[in-house]
Amino acid sequence: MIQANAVGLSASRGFAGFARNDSSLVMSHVLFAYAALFIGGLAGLLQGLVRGGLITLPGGIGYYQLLTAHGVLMALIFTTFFIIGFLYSGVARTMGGKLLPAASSLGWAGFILMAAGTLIGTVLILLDQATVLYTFYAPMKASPWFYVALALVVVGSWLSGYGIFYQYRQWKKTSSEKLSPLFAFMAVATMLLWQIATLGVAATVLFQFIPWSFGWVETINVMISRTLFWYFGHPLVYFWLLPTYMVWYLVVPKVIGGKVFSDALARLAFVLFIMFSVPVGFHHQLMEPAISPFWKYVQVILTFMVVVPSLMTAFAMFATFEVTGREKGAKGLFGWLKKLPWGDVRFFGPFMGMLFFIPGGAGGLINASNQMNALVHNTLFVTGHFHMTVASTVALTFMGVLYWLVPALTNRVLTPRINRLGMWQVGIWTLGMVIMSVAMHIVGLFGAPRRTNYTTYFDNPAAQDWVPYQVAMAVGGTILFISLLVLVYNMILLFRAPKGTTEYVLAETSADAHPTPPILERWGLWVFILVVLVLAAYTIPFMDLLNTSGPGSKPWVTW
Ligand code: HEM
Ligand SMILES: [Cu+2]
Repeated sequence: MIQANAVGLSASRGFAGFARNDSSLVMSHVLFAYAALFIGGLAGLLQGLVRGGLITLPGGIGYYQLLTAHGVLMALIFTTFFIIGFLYSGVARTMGGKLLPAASSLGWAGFILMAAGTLIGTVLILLDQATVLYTFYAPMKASPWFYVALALVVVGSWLSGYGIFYQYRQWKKTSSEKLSPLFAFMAVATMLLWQIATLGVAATVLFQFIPWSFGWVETINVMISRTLFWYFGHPLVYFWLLPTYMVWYLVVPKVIGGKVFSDALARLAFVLFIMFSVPVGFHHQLMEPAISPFWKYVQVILTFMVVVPSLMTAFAMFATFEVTGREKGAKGLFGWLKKLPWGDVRFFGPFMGMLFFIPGGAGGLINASNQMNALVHNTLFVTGHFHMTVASTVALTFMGVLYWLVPALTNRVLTPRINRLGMWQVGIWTLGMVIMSVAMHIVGLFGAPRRTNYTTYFDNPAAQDWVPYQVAMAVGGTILFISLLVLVYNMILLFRAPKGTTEYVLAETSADAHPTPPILERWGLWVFILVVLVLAAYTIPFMDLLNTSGPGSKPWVTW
């Protein structure tokens, strides 16, 4: 009876904990992600110290080699592994209480491919065979196996996505409820975005980089490869942000003792995020001469549309805070602020993340504006921007999740002591990131380039003025690394915490909310509109690039 109903039942009532296999699947992803964060953080620390002029790298390690390891492990590996693990946990939790055998097999297959790809890629970076930075711009050529490794990661992540889609379809078929659980909807939206976005990177890796790096073809069309990369590179950012928003929409309200402000608003925001995050890659190519200003303009307009769902999200967050605070008796304009659970790391992590997103988002508007981009392009301002966004907003939110997800998976409890140490860890990260990324923003405005080893350009006075800020970057980086050491210590404590049950934190929808229009779950419709938008934004400039971007380039090994 329970077997037959396993999928049909909504698991929100009486969830008895994770099945062993599900818990190991999720834990494998989470541990892999945090191992990548730790190693990437070590690279980050060394980079900061090098750029501050405080050390030189030992043993023939190159600065760009280190920077490649950092970018790949942080931006691609930490994020993807954590996100897939987190999504699988909530998919199991909200759709039937456990993963269906096929979903779990797909999840494991995905994990194995991604892990194999990561290991091969990392070894090649360490052997100095792939010092091409995480954007692997042509015509720099890494070992062909580096691109094969990237392909393994992408294909693995596709399998993981299919597992989530499978569980969702089975749940829809067997459930009596009309609407899928909000977590499941958001997980499907995230993986759908990922499938569509990765088509670009898969195309350039499979059809351009692999044949060219193995020597089967002589030249590569550089502009096409960059355009396909950024077709992927911007939605990549939303692949990080959507799960972050899931925590804000679904976890944070519960931690503060409230409900989801509006199910319909949350779903609409997610649909809009998908629409406005794909046909916009040109805002990373504003300085490329081969793309006409008109098409850059079109894509910049589409970029700015993302303000709409972003402000919807901000509105929903503050509405939840205020409504919940007032229910607890808060008075006055800002009395509700005092009712927030400031001592709870499950709230504090994501909330610090939200605060970072205010300057982070503003910086994004600057980067995306053509004229201002000309000022900050390839300076440390950009590096400061994405450390405020992905390395703060996203990373702090994911850290906040770690403190309840790990004990919920291992049937242990988050003790007050670990919670307190978690607050310290989050606080130290916040401090380090403020110091490092503010310094990066300022020195970037003074013209300091990103992605360079330490140099004073023959003691040029302008470059000498940058040095104090670069020392500040090193100080911030050191504080950040201390936070990671505390994080490792906390993880050890979590594994040794007393046995017990920890709540899987998920809020319910407020009873006052308007019912959700079923059209929001018509995926076919949204994908269709998205395809139309992508074709409108890309077809003509892409044809132009195919026809006019010259003879292509032979491979170069510049390091
Ligand atoms: C311990 C914490 C961290 C430190 C000390 C750190 C430090 C740095 C430094 C100094 C740079 C290089 C600047 C340059 O020469 O251009 C850098 C680049 C970068 N960082 Fe971090 N970072 C940290 C955490 C993170 C996190 C958590 C992420 C993402 C999740 C991240 C993503 C990146 C990316 C994508 C780059 C650019 C790589 C490139 O230009 O190819 N960092 N970081
Ligand atoms: Cu972008």
